[in-house]
Amino acid sequence: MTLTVLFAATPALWEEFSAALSHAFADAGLDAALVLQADPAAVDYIVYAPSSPLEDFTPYTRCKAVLSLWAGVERIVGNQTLTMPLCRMVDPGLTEGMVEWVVGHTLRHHLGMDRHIVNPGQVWDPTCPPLARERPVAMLGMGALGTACAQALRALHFPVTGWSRTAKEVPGIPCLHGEDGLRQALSTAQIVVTLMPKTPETENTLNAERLSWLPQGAVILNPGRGALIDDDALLAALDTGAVGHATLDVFRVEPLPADHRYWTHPRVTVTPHIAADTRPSSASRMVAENIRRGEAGEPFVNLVDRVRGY
Ligand code: NDP
Ligand code: OXD
Repeated sequence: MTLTVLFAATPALWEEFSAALSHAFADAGLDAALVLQADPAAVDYIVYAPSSPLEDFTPYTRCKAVLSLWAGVERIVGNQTLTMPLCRMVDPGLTEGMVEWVVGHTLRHHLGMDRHIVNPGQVWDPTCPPLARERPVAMLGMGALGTACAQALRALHFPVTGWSRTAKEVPGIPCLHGEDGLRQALSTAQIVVTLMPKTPETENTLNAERLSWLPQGAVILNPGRGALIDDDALLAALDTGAVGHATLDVFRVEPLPADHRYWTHPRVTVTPHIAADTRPSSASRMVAENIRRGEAGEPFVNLVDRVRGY
């Protein structure tokens, strides 16, 4: 019987995803129809993205899984009507994009590129940056994205220390956990990257106290979620130069309000939540693989732990 897959992301994404998903279903050997509307009781799977009009999953009684096109699921994970399995996006294209953003912005700060790109006084300053091997980086969050970014930075010889909720072993990257581990990672880090999900536990991970553990002038890159950082504490640390620069891709309110101090602070770079995008062709293969698994009675991959919140 043909499976009914409801595309419940914003309709604006339909054009980008419909052909890619249909191809991926065919490639996976699935007899599946991707639809924008259906009788809820006849829907087998739901493809979802935040700002979807779908909020009440109760009528989707046959639905075997909700498949998120986004990696971060904080806007749906607490939905009490969503009682079926929820899978998040782990997409090689998205990971590649994140690695490029993190490596690019790390190198910008490491090499002090701004001094030469914007140099109105035509100052001849021959100060050479240190080598990457002399620039410690802390990666807060060692999941799909954090690990890939840590490995890419390590390949450039940055000494990367990982930090996550649970203990981890990643070749070439010392991994820490717990409060002592965080203190250890931050106390030597000249660049900190935050790549954790938004959960009640990760909110304000970088608060005033923990920011004070950083060496003077450390740089923060946040492509994770705005809530990982206490904004007032960060602005205070930027004002004094205790934090040398923050490059922020994600914010508590998006789009970032026009009057937010981040827009005009000389030590802040704002990028508009573009660090990494879900790529239709590779992401569609992940969606198809999970539907294939569901139909074959195999466990879903990238299943969200509803208690943990990610
Ligand atoms: P994963 O779930 O694979 O990894 C999350 C990591 O965060 C894990 O290492 C996890 O630890 C760690 N973590 C979770 N809670 C805590 C905690 N309380 N203390 C310490 N560490 C914690 O997620 P991804 O790597 O795929 O994605 C990370 C986030 O990146 C997403 O949730 C999303 O918010 C953001 N994102 C941003 C994008 C953008 O364009 N800006 C694009 C895509 C994602 P453990 O390994 O022990 O479980
Ligand atoms: C995501 C994101 O979570 O784009 O996928 O932020």
